[in-house]
Amino acid sequence: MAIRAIRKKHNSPRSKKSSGAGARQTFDVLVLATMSAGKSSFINALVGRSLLPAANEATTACLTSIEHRRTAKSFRGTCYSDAGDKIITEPDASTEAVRAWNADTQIRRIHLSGKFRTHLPLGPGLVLHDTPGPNNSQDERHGELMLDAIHRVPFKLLCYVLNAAQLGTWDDRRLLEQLRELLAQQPQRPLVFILNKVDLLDPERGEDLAGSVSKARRYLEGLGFLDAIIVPTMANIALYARKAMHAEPLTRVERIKLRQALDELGFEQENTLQAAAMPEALKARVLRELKKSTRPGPLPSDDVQAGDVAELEQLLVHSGIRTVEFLLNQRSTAA
Ligand SMILES: Nc1nc2c(ncn2[C@@H]2O[C@H](COP(=O)(O)OP(=O)(O)OP(=O)(O)O)[C@@H](O)[C@H]2O)c(=O)[nH]1
Ligand SMILES: [Mg+2]
Repeated sequence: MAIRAIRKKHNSPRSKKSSGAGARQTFDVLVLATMSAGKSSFINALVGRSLLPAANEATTACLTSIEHRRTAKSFRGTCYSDAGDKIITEPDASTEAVRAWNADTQIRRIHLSGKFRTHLPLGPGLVLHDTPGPNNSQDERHGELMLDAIHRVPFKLLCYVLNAAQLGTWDDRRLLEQLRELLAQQPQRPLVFILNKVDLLDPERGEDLAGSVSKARRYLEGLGFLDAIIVPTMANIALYARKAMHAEPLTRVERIKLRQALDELGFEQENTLQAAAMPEALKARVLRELKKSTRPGPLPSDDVQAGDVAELEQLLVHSGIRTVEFLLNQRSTAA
């Protein structure tokens, strides 16, 4: 059965309850993909911190919800067992702590809450839900946890992350077919596709952005997802840019990748927003908003020059993450 990938806004976008978020009103966004497509990196880029562990191997093992709290000074972490018992509470959760929790077989769910470093205001109670990639042959519970998330998280938006460097694997196809069946029973749930890792495309080898989006669109249409919104992104680059803008230390590899992305910005022929698959009217609104909100703000430290910030701002727009932010802002603040 064919599915319109994104539908008109529905009437009651907020949930009263979200896993670990108590009885506050929440706007839940579920993030799904096969292993290593970049789910956790995508969430980190939106949060603006290396909060969730990300690596080129099965990394996320727990269902992890991250709630935006505008006034929080740090990220508070709470861990739950399979039975839902609270096991750990940590007022200032570090990436190392989150990594250790993911490795602890007693922990099934993690709830984190803190302030996201976004450009646009996000509605209070925005909760992003990270899930394990279900195609981990070493641990079949990852698949079960992901299915559990689809059934239990009262999500109002689903972000499905496609890996631009590995489009159309059998695992991805199977997951999308499964999702199509599940969503056919819940037609009110909008879906946005994130075409991640577009920085790995090599235009000189004919791998251009527009072609990659067209390929993704055809692939999705073949699976019954019609009129899909597809936003090309470079999640890891967006995260490094956000960290640099907040004068946060980067690792040597992160610095090199950020420098390379900034250098390539000058040569970039293709605009990620132009390449995105979405209605032209929506694109025009995103463009207006990006122009309005991409203004140099206060410098984070004496080490960061105004010119650097302007360049980083431009890179963030180019990374596609600000377009996603616009979509989240539009939906979560309208709630
Ligand atoms: N080149 C490139 N690499 C990326 C991008 N986003 C993520 N990565 C890398 O891809 C690898 C996997 O990223 P994760 O965020 O851990 O992927 P995941 O989907 O959360 O993986 P699991 O939790 O294991 O299912 C990491 O090495 C990331 O640094 C991107 O936009 N470009
Ligand atoms: Mg992950």
